Amino acid sequence: MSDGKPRYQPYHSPAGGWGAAAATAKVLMRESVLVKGSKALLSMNQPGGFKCPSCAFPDPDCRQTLEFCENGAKALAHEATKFRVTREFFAQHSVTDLAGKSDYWLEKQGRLTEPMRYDAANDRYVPVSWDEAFATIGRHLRGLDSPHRAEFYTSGRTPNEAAFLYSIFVRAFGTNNFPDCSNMCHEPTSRGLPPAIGVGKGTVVMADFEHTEALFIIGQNTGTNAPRMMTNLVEAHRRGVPIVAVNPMPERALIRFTEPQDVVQMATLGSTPIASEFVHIRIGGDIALIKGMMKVLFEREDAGERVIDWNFIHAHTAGIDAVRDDAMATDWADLVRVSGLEEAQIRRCAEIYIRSNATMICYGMGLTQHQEGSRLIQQVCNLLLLRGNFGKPGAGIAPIRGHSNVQGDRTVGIDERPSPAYLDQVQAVFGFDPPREIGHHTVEAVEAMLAGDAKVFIGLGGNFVRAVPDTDRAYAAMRGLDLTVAISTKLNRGHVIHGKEALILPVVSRSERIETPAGEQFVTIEDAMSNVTASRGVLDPVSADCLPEVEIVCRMARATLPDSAIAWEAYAHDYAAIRDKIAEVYPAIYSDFSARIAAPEGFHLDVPPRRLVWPTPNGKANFLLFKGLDVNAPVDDPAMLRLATVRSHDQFNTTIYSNSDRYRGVYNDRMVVFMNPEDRQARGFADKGRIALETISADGIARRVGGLTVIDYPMSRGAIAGYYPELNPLLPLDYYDEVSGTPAAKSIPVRAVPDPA
Ligand SMILES: Nc1nc2c(c(=O)[nH]1)N[C@H]1C(S)=C(S)[C@@H](COP(=O)(O)OP(=O)(O)OC[C@H]3O[C@@H](n4cnc5c(=O)[nH]c(N)nc54)[C@H](O)[C@@H]3O)O[C@H]1N2
Ligand SMILES: Nc1nc2c(c(=O)[nH]1)N[C@H]1C(S)=C(S)[C@@H](COP(=O)(O)OP(=O)(O)OC[C@H]3O[C@@H](n4cnc5c(=O)[nH]c(N)nc54)[C@H](O)[C@@H]3O)O[C@H]1N2
Ligand SMILES: [Mo]
Repeated sequence: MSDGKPRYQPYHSPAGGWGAAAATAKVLMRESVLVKGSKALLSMNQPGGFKCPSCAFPDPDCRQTLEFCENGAKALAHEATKFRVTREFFAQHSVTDLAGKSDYWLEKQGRLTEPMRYDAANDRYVPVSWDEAFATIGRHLRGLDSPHRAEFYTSGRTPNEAAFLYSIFVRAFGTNNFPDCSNMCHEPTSRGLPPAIGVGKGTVVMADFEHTEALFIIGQNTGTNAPRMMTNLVEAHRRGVPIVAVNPMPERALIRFTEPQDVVQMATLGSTPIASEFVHIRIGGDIALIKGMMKVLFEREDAGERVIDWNFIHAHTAGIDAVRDDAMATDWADLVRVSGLEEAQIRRCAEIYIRSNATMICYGMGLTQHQEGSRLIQQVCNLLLLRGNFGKPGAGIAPIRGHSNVQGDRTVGIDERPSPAYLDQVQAVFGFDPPREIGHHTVEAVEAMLAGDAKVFIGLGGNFVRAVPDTDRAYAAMRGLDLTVAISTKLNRGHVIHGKEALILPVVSRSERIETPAGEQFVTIEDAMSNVTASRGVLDPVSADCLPEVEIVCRMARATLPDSAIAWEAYAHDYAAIRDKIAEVYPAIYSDFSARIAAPEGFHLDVPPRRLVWPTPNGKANFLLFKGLDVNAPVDDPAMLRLATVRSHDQFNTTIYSNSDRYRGVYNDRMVVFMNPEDRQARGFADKGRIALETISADGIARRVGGLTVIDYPMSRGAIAGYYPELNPLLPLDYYDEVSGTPAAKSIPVRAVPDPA
C-alpha cells in the first residue's frame, strides 16, 4: 500500500462508494484487527458505545445502523491495531535511530504499552514506574522559579472530564499557558465570532440540513475530513438544494459522491453530483467573493428590489452602514482580480443566496488559516446577517471543527485567555485564586521555548512539535527544554524530538473500557454542533500499564501540588463527580449535567444566537468592517505562489495512515506539489519534475523544502498545495492571524525553483 513506487494517476470516479468500502476493509486487515475492529465499529457512535475518535462532525441519528465512515474506520483501526510498542522495541532502537524514521513508520509501530523515560546515557527510552514518572513531573514543576515557565498543551481528542481537570490543575499550579491544537485550527472561529454574534461556536444543528435552502462549503474538504457530512450533502442535493463549493482545488467528493451506506447506489454503481456551483477561488480570494456577493445585494436594493431582511437588521443588528459603504466602494475589477473569479459567477452565487430563505455556510481550514482568518470569518457572518440567516431552521454559520472534542476542550476551560467571569467562578467553586494574566497560545509557547523562558512542556495528547509551524525551529525549541512529557496513544515525532529529560505516558484510548475502583466510567464529548454525548469504550485496554487520561491528570496534579485541597484522588475514580464540578463552574450551560447525560442522545448546549439572543456588549449582532481585500500581507514578487498545506485522504493530522491520496490520484508519495499546468509551464518545469519550495519572508531565515515532485492539477492560478506536516518547515512561526494566533498555513508565500536530484 505504501511501499510501492510513486504513481500519479488522476482519479475520475465518484468519491465514496466501493473505493471507500474497500479501503475500510483494507485498513482493518492491515492493522490485523478485522474481527476486533469490525466488532468495535458496530459500537461506534451507538448509544452505550463510544464516539468516533476521528472528526467532530455529529452523528445524524443515534438509532441508525453502522454509523461510521471510511476515515472513522481508519482512526479506529489504528487505535485498535494489534501492533505494540514495547520495552523491547525501545531497547532495540536508539532515539537517534527513531528520529531518522518517517512519521508513517513511527505510527505503524502500534500502541504504546507502558510508561517510559528517556535515558540520555544510552540514548534510549527505558521503562519507568508510574509513581516515578509523576514524581519527575512534580519535581520539575515545583522547581520552576515561575509557573509561567511551563507550557500545558492539549489536543482535541481529550475528553471533557480530563480537559476540565487539566485546566483546573494548571490554574491551581499558577498559569494560563494553554497552547492548544485549536490555536492552529478553528481559533479564528472562537475569537472572530464573539464580537459578531456573541459566541465562538457554530449556530446550526444537524436538523438544519433538512431545512436549508442553500449550502455553501468554503475551504473544507468534506469527503476526506468530515465524511459523515457527505450523507447530509447527498440528501440536500436530492431535495434540490443548491450546493456551492468554494475551493482552489476541485476536491473530488465535492464534485461527485457515492454514498457507501446507500445499498441501491452501491449496487448500481450510481453516484450523486454534489456541488451545483464550483467556485474555483484563488487562495485568500474568499474575502472578494463575500464582499462581491454583499455588493450585489446592496446594488439590488438600490435598484428597488427587496433582497435584504430589514426587519431582522433593524431588530437585531448594528453596523450595517459602514459595511454597506465599504462594499459599494469596492470596484468589481478588484473583486475579480483578488478572487480570480468572473463577475458573472460572483453574481450567480449572490443569486443563489438571494433565492434561499435559509442558508448555511460551512467552512474549514481554507478560511481560518490566513493572516486575517478571524476577520474573514466575521465577513461570513456579515453575509449571513444580511438575510437574517440566524435563529431559523436551515440557516446559520457552521464551522466544521477538527478533532472530535476540540470544541468541548475549549468549553470546559482550555483557554489561554480566560474571561474574568470564568476565573471568578473557578475561584468560587474550587477555593483557590487562579492566575489572571493571559497565557501563551501555541505560537507564543514555541517563542517562549526559543527564548529560553519555557522549561517544561506537557502534551495532553497530540503531536505538538510536528503540528506547529517552522519545523526546524520547533525541533530546536523542544530540545532546549528541561522536561517534555507526551501523554499519548501512539508513537510520534514528539517522542523523538524531546527535552533533556522526557517521559512517554501511554493512555487508554477512546474505544477502550475505563475501569476504576468505583466501577466502569464513561467520558463525554462535545461535537461541532454543541451536542454533548457520552462515550463508553468497548474494547479491552491494550495493556494493563496504560492509564486513563483523567487519572494521569489527577496524579500529575497531586505530584505537583501535594497540599492541594482539591479531591484529585476522588476524581480519578469517579467521573460523575467531575461532571458535577463542571456543572458548578458552568451553570448556564451544564446545569444537571449528570442527569442530562443519561439520555442516549445526550443534550445540546445552549447557543444563544439560535434564540436570537446576542451575548455581545451591545446586545446586538454586529456587522464588522474589514477594509480592503488582503487577508494576507501582499508580497511584491511576481514569481510568488501561495502554498496551502492540506491533508491527504489517508492521514489524520500528523498521523499518516498511508502515503497515498486516492481522490487526488497520488500513490506512494507525499512529497508532491499540486500546481496549475500553466503556472508550471511558466516556470519551465517538466511535468513530474523535481522542484523545491522556498518561503518568501523578511526575517532573514532561509526556509526550503526540496525533493518535491510537481504534479499538474486543476489548481486556481497562483495557488499551489502540498501536504501538512511535511511542508511545515516552510511556515514561518510569526506568520499568523493576530486576532487568534492561528498560523496562516493555507497561504504561505513561496517561490518554486528547480531541484535537480
Ligand atoms: N480523515 C481526517 N479527518 C480529519 C482530519 C484529518 O487529518 N483526517 N483532521 C481534522 C482536523 S483537526 C481538522 S481542523 C479538519 C480539517 O479539515 P479541512 O478544513 O477540510 O482541512 P484541510 O485538508 O487542511 O483543507 C481544507 C481545504 O481548504 C482548501 N483551501 C486552501 N486555501 C483556501 C482558500 O484560500 N480558500 C478556500 N475557499 N479554500 C482553501 C483546500 O484546498 C482544502 O480543500 O478535519 C478533521 N478531520
Ligand atoms: N501546516 C499545517 N499545520 C497544521 C495544520 C495545517 O492544516 N497545516 N493543521 C493544524 C490543525 S487544524 C490541528 S488541529 C493541529 C493538530 O495538532 P495535534 O492535535 O497536536 O496533532 P495530531 O496529529 O492530531 O496528534 C496525534 C497524536 O495524538 C495522540 N493521540 C491520539 N489519540 C489520543 C487520545 O485519545 N488521547 C491522547 N492523550 N493522545 C492521543 C497520538 O499519540 C498521536 O500520535 O495541527 C495544525 N498544524
Ligand atoms: Mo484541527
